[in-house]
Amino acid sequence: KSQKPCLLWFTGLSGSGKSTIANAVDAKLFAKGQHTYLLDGDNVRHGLNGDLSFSDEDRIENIRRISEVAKLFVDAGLIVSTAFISPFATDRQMAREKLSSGEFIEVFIDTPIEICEQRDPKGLYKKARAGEIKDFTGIDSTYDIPSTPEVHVKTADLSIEQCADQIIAYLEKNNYI
Ligand code: GGZ
Repeated sequence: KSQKPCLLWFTGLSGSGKSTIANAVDAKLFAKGQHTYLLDGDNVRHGLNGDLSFSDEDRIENIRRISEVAKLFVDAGLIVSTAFISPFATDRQMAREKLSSGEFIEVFIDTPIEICEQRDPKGLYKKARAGEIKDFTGIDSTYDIPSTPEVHVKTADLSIEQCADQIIAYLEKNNYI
């Protein structure tokens, strides 16, 4: 199967659905015979970046390392997905500039914080509101809304399947797959 290697850079709040949608996209690409790799909190925050906290400084370093690793996988010819909050626009821009033109695809998983907070699958918003977690994104730490993402997924009225299909359609339309 022919493919143009690229990096799907998912960004969005905690609980927005980034990881779930990135997993669904990855599975669909694999089913189409594409070579893929997915980097998310489960395989990076606990391993390579296990030494990093959620201070501004450490989030910057988190994104720097992830973008370097993602670039290696793109160079190896894979369609890579990364699913991290990546709250700062300057760091997303830095990641973009590491890759060649057309390789970096910013995917904004746009879920209103009210919905993220309602879902609160890990109870983190509740803890942040109670002051038990400091520097929580959207509460007392910044999230810069992407101004010109390649793909803008407004999840509120869509199923996971529909969100994933929107991203696959972008890749097909732009001849990545
Ligand atoms: C935001 C936090 C925090 C704070 C722990 N702020 O919903 P989750 O649990 O599974 O996803 C969140 C994850 C964010 O890690 P990232 O590496 O994606 O963040 S960043 O790109 O900003 O470096 C959440 C959990 O870690 N978590 N503390 N204070 N999310």
